[in-house]
Amino acid sequence: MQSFNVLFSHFSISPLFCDGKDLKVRFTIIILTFFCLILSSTSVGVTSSHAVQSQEHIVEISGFGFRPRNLEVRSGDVVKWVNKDNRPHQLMAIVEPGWQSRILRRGDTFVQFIGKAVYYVCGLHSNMRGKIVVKGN
Ligand SMILES: [Cu+2]
Repeated sequence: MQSFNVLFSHFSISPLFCDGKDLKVRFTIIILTFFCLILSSTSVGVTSSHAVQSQEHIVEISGFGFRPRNLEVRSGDVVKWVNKDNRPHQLMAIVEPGWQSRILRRGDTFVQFIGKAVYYVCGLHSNMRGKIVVKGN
């Protein structure tokens, strides 16, 4: 990047009445400089958006329980439940706004966006309870 700028300024102060070959070189350097600027700004954008990207957390349903039973996430994260039991289960939030999964059989998954803390139960086995806490709120 530094070397391109040095080259660019060198060619800018060359005589105005230069031949066609010199103009071609100057044009190429201008194009390369812009390409370089676009590339560097793009990579900065990717890095900063990566830092705030939402995270996915896994909760296993096994032995008629949620593992982990209490989970801490950031607002905007997603939670994915995976049923590893041979019996069906169903997730139901017990705070507003409510949400619920379909009945999950072994191997089925359910993904939910988490905006705020939530308590949930199994719709088929009310003794199965879980909690998601949101960090920093
Ligand atoms: Cu259940």
